[in-house]
Amino acid sequence: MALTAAVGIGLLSSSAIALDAPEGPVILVISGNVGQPNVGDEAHFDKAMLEILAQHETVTRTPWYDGEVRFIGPLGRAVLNAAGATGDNMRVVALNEYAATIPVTDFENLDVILAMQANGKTLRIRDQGPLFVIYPFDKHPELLNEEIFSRSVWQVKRIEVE
Ligand SMILES: Nc1nc2c(c(=O)[nH]1)N[C@H]1C(S)=C(S)[C@@H](COP(=O)(O)O)O[C@H]1N2
Ligand SMILES: [Mo]
Repeated sequence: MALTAAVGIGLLSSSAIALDAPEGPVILVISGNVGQPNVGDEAHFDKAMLEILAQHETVTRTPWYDGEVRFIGPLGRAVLNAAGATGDNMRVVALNEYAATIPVTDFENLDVILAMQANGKTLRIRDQGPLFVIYPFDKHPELLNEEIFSRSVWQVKRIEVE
């Protein structure tokens, strides 16, 4: 009985945040195991849809900028959650078709963000935007390695969840 009630509440709360259809240009497509699709069987996001998710700030040094940068964007797990996306691994694909495989546990266990801003400025395509996978390097110096750098995909356009 208690279990049934808990499952019922879980279903209600996830369906209560059904994903709206994008109105502006689509900057991110999530495909694969997507439980909240809004275009066919995929979840498409415009900029506004990513901006209404809770924004997380990561202040860190990185191999790609001089000194500390203040990155802002939604948490990776919040974006997956909004899409109802579940799985073990993600193939994160960039505008130039560079792709990296990221274990979903990285987004669950670490505050990895899809950065949309750096030092208060919107990341344009020419600045590695519109979305840049940013790990919290300064909080977790063990992340400073080539494997995590390779997962730090910039100009992200698509996430395929398997
Ligand atoms: N969009 C995109 N992101 C990318 C890459 C890429 O080629 N394209 N290379 C990755 C790899 S393999 C690493 S090691 C780092 C490379 O950063 P660097 O070229 O500044 O050394 O970025 C990662 N993110
Ligand atoms: Mo790399």
